[in-house]
Amino acid sequence: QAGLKTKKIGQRIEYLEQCASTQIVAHQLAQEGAPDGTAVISELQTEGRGRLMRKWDSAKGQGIWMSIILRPELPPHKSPQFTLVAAVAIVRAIQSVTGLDASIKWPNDILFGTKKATGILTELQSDADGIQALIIGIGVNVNQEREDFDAEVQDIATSLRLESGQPVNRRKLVQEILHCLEIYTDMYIEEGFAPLKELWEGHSATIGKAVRARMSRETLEGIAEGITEDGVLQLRTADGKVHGIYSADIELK
Ligand code: BT5
Repeated sequence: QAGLKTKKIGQRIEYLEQCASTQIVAHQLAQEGAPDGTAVISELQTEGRGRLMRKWDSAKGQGIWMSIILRPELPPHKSPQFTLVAAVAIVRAIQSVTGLDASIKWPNDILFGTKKATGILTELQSDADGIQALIIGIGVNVNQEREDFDAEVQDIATSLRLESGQPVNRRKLVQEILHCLEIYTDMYIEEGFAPLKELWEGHSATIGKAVRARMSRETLEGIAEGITEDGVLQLRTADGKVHGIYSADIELK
């Protein structure tokens, strides 16, 4: 924690050599009452996961595999935006530590070109009294070489090292991510998404582009026109209709 500039996020860090998934550990700690801002970091995940229980390749010692417990006092429908807020925080942190400019693919990917360097997974922990905690999972590929990735993702994944041509100090990057997360989540909690929308759009790989949005029931193609202040993607299809997309996999065409 030496060098950490935050007041809340990461003041408690649970550091593990190995676990199944930092999301699972964080859910458990949250249930046991872990304070707002607790971070779980693991060198290796044996069952790292993405959305819809997809696998997240979590090579030992080469990435940042981390989950943050937040306890904001916000209604449940305000929670998906934390993914977008976290994306802005991570892009800014990557920029300040490595000088690299990454872009955000709505809702939860951070890319270099078309290759994914970071995934974000926001989960809720709720009970009969409502939402108890938000668990924000962050996976950043930092020092992998191409052959360190699982065969399935070798062609779609990249790391900061591959992009910059040099190894990146993970501790420094974790501290900067926590710092940026605190700044932007506080901003979101106090002022809503409005002040963040422009920042988000400035880093977006999606807005203004022709995209295909795969949802559980249908697939739509069109132009991604923007996001609303609730973080909903606005997709204009060829018939001129604008569809609000709440959750999807986006393919840039
Ligand atoms: C995500 O899901 O992108 C969210 C990933 C969140 C991972 C973090 S690590 C810390 C915390 N603990 C966890 O167990 N999870 C969180 P999704 O949008 O569903 O993307 C998953 C897809 O990304 C997979 O199906 C692969 O195609 C691809 N993928 C898997 N591992 C990757 C990697 N290391 N780098 C780039 N792409 C990867």
